[in-house]
Amino acid sequence: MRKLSSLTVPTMRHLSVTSAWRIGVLGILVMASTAHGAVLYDEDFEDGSTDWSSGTIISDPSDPNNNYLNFGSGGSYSWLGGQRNDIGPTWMSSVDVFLDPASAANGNYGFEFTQAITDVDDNPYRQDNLFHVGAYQIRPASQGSPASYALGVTVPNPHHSTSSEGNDPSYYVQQAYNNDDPLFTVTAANWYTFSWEFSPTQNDEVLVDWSMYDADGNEVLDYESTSVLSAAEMGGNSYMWFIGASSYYDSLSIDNVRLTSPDAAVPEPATMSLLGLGLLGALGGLTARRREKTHIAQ
Ligand SMILES: [Ca+2]
Ligand SMILES: [Ca+2]
Ligand SMILES: [Ca+2]
Repeated sequence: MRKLSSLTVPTMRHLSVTSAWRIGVLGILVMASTAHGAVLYDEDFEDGSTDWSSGTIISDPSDPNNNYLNFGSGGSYSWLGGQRNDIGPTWMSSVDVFLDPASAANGNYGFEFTQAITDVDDNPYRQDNLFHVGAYQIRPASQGSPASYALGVTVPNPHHSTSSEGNDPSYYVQQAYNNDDPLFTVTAANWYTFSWEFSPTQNDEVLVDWSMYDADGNEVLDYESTSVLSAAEMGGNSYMWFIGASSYYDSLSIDNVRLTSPDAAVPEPATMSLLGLGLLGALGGLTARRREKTHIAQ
């Protein structure tokens, strides 16, 4: 998980003149960096209501302070507070998904999910950007019955499983294993964080950076590709969608869905108080420096 770390701010009376200046500058810098990650959508399922299309909010049995969303094999989606055509070209979305390697045991397991994008002209969507999760066969039954499967995650862009692939959401996971393409094998039942980052390149393209993090925050899967949209064409988010696949999964659990963009920066209340602290610190430093100057002049 990427979270803004909390700041420990020392009390003013312990500060030297130099420190007061530093805190002043720090406060302003914090304001800038927080605005850089302006939060446009943040769904942690704690308030008991949600705009996700399907599912039940569950009280986490392993954490009394947490709720998450669980939905069935019909899938679920959200527009993340609304389709946006004006937050590009730089923005990011992310979601936590619970994965259990035991799901893959019989080989008939998989799902796909996407962050779709739209353009500045607000076309409904322009491209899906998929993660593929599913069982892949590591030993066929012919080499030792029963066949053996593992749970993998891969990220080819922009394909998703189609009828020619049997509508099998694990199709690309098996392909990644067979072809030695980027693949993460899930060995621990836990929450994993998935993110998409969109950012402009020097050639007016948009780089799409898929990332998967384990519960300790380690990036375990990384993939980059350029979007069909140029930086000038990139509008922003369309839906985030967990595609239904009735014969491949029974239910999925997700949490902490977020959308951020520096191009739609809105200072938050906490930011404003830090800005105030920054100005106070800067003023305090200024006053102290003036006194110091006067003293030197004498
Ligand atoms: Ca939650
Ligand atoms: Ca909510
Ligand atoms: Ca990455």
